[in-house]
Amino acid sequence: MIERLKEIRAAAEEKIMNASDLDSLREVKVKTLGRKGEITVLLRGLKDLAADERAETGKVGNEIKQALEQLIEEKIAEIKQREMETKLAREKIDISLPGTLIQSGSLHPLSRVANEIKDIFIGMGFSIAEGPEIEYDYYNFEALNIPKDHPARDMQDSFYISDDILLRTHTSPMQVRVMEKTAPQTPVKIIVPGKVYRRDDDATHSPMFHQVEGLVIDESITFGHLKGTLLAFAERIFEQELQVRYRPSFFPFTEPSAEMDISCVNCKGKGCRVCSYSGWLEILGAGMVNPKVLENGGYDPEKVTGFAFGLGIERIAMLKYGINDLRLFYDNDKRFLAQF
Ligand code: 2NL
Repeated sequence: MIERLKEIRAAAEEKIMNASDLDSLREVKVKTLGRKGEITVLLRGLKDLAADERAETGKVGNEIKQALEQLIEEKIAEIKQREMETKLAREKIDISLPGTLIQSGSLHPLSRVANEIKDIFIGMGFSIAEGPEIEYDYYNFEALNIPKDHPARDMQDSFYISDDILLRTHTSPMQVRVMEKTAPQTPVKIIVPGKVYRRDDDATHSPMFHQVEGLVIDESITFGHLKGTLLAFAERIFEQELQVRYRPSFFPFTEPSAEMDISCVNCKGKGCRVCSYSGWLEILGAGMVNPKVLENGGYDPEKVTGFAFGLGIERIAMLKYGINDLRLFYDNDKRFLAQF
């Protein structure tokens, strides 16, 4: 039996030394040392041998098993090492290559302009108030001196949720809410930025757009305060000295009312395509708060006065950045957005 064991050992050793991959090594291991392997099977015959012969054969058998196991382990380590080396030689990793660029986003131009407007008014002592986009008819119209059958309701055709609830058509309703909460205390000095909605949709009107309104209430507020505040604002947002002019206008919630024009930021008033060759650009509406609106807000119009204004953020952004199509703001085309 010892002879046979040595033969098996010699054959296995040769196969192990010649093995070039892990699979053939595993095969040798199963064939010689596995549960049905040659050595395992052979050693089962030990029990039929004479006692002295059994001890000697068992000892040799175990030595051979151990020797083969060790040899296989060594060979496995050798092959693994060689595979690793080939892989490293083949896969050249260039650690100097640039990484994958992660594109960072940027603020939407309307957010940028809204932030700049807020900063300017905060610098003049205003607070920011924000309110619901879904409003009661009362705050959106009634409290602002626009009764049910008033023609001004036609100009602001709206999206209704129910008979008395709608998407706000301007940010004024929040100003009424602030008046209610603050009255009879003074001063009120707020701006309200936010989304507003009107049933309008063409090249120059979007059903959703952005507005900032301002409201100042105190004792002895005059049209002079309005003019000084809005000139300072306009020169800061357009980063240049400007001429301004006021044209009489009408809003149910202000009296008197006016539109403010600035000298064209494109041609400095000489006349160009942007200002339709007039030299002027209309940028906001404003006026002295109508006494009825002050009363609705809880203030005594005999004791306090106020001025208010409203402007469209889209219009300011278009003039500031020379954008000629309103729809660019809402397309979310990265080629447009990446420019800001
Ligand atoms: C425009 C004109 C304006 C107001 C908004 C206002 C609000 C209250 C009281 C009085 Cl609570 N007035 N807001 C006043 C004048 C003009 O907006 O053309 N906006 C785009």
